[in-house]
Amino acid sequence: MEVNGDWTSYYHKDNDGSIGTCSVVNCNACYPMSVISSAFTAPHGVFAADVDSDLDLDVLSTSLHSGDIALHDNDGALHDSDGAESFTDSSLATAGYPMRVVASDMDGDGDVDAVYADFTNFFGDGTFAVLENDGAQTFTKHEIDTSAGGASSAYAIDADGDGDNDFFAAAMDADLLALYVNEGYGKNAYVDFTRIDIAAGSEAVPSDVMPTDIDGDGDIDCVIAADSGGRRPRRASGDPRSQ
Ligand SMILES: [Ca+2]
Ligand SMILES: [Ca+2]
Ligand SMILES: [Ca+2]
Ligand SMILES: [Ca+2]
Repeated sequence: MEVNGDWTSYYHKDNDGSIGTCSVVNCNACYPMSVISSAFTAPHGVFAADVDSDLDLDVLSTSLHSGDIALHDNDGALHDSDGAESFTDSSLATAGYPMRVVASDMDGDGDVDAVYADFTNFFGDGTFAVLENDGAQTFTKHEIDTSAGGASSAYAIDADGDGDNDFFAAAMDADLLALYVNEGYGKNAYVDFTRIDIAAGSEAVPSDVMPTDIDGDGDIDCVIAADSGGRRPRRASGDPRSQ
C-alpha cells in the first residue's frame, strides 16, 4: 500500500451528457472535473450518499495520512453559475489508516450512519467501526471488531433479509472475510453484531467485498477480491506518515 502520494483532493467528474455520442478516446471534455475538497491528505475512499437527508448527495471520504473519516456536505448548488460545486468539509472521526467508508442507516432511526474499515496494521490490529449519526451530523464512533488487521473493505446491506442493515467486511492481514449480522437494531446497541466468518485461510488475502445477489436466486451473495497466493500489500517500514 502506497501512502506517500502527494495527491490531496477529492474531485467530481461531471458527465455532460454527451458520452453516448462522443467518439473521442479519453474524453476529458465529456467529464470536466471539479474539486470537492483538498482538506485532507492522501485521500483513499469515497462514498456518495445524502448523509444529512436534505435531498442532495454528499460525499463521505477516508484519508490515509490524516486518518480522517470526513463528510463533504453538498450545498445543493452543483451547477452554480461559476461551474463550481460547493461542499463543506467536516471530520467525523479519526482512525489509523481508514481505507473504506460506506453510508447506511445501521440503527434504523432514519438518519444515515457510516461504517468504515481501518487498515492500521502498521502498528496494530485493524478495526471495523460504526459512526452513529445523532440526526444533526454529529457522529459517535462504535468499534465493532478491533482484531481485523489490514481491514480494507466494508459494505452494508440487509444480508439476512430481516429488515436491518448488516455489513460484509474484508481484512487482508487477518485473512478475514466476514458478515457482521446486526443484532442491535432498534436497541441503540451498536456493538451488538454477530460475526460470521465466510471464508478465510492462510492462503487467502481478501481485500474487497461487494454483496449482491449474483445468481439471482433471491439471497445476498458476495463478490470478493483475494490473493490466493497469500501475497499482501507492499508496506513501508516505520510510520509512513512521517516520511
Ligand atoms: Ca445532503
Ligand atoms: Ca441511523
Ligand atoms: Ca439484517
Ligand atoms: Ca443469491
